[in-house]
Amino acid sequence: MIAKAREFRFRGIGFRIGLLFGAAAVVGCDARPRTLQVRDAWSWPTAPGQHDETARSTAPAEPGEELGPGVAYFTIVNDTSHDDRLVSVRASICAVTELHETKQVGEHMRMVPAPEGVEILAGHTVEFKPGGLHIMLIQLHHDLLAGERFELVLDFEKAGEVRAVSEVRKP
Ligand SMILES: [Cu+2]
Repeated sequence: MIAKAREFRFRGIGFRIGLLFGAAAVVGCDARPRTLQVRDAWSWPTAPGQHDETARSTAPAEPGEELGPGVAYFTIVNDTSHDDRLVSVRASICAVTELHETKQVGEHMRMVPAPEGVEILAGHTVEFKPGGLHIMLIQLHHDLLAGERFELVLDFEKAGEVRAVSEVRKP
């Protein structure tokens, strides 16, 4: 009788431990990190013969610039519970980067700098794409060749540094 009672008590504890692990697994699932992510980064090729009309109209060469500029696009997913702001972007493949938005100004499409950055509201996705928001890669150190990859470092007000790899390709 005593042995049976002990066995029963042991099983009871085992069952309770099992419940605890089960609860932890459920909590772990609910508490998956809600982060700010940068996805699908890409850039137009700038090498001679790899341009196309969209690349040229998005990234006009400026006088005195030997190369580029290039352009970078990506999608920002703010899966956190607070609003954030993309403040700046760095890339080691060029001397200067600028945050731009292509906008309709009167009858023309113009690139407008956005020095104040771009707000990314909580739970929202913001797409940087041709004809809209983009990163200008000014004074490239070398032409961007299709198939090449390079790193972008995005600085956010709250999320801090987020790194992404931009793939050079046609869309
Ligand atoms: Cu631009």
